[in-house]
Amino acid sequence: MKIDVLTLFPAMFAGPLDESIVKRARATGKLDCRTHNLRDWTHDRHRTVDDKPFGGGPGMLLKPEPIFEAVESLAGDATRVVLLSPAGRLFNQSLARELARETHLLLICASYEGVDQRVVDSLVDDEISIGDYVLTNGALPAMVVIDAVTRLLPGVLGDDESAADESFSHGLLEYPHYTRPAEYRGLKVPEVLLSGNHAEIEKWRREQARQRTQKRRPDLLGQEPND
Ligand code: JF5
Repeated sequence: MKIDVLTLFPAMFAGPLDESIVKRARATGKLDCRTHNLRDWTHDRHRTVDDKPFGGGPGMLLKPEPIFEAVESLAGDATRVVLLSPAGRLFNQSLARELARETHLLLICASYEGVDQRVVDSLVDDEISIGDYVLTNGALPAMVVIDAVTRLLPGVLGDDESAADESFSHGLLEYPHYTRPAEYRGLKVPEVLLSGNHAEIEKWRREQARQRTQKRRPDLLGQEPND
């Protein structure tokens, strides 16, 4: 999978893409991820990327010309162009799976108050939000998408990592997990988990997941699983 990222802040990507599973995916050639500075497609001395909104109002918008030129140089026929913005459709595990089947993603990180609508209408295939909050720019959302997609690419997760994932693909929140020691500072691991009775353990975990989902995410119950 090739992922190009168009951003005003390429330096933000250095840490997150250079650790852990994403680092390994890049080192083994399963992910080819590159960042590009939007200012490289400006032509004026001040490398201007923004301008005031027509019709007035607060804030600035990313002007269309640098984004059009950047997308023309970075995108091909097989590219899925994604804009990260709070106005997009909500990112979830099923969208991550869908994106993981593409060969080339171009992620456009918006900032300021957003982008000129002609960019969205003419260049963008999907406008995606990672959640109902506003960030200063789309770099962190782009990294979230890269991370979620990368771990789904063929061969990126080891067998143990993949198996751990499947156990919570039930459309419910995960049940509580415990490891050794069986008692720590007087805090005990639930007896059933030490019992060796696998039928009882299964039953307990199912019930814990149900209760936890009911309490924290009732919206997930009676809904099609996202993953
Ligand atoms: C952004 C205008 C983009 O804040 C976000 C965001 C939140 N969820 N998903 C994305 O992106 C930055 C802010 C304002 C456009």
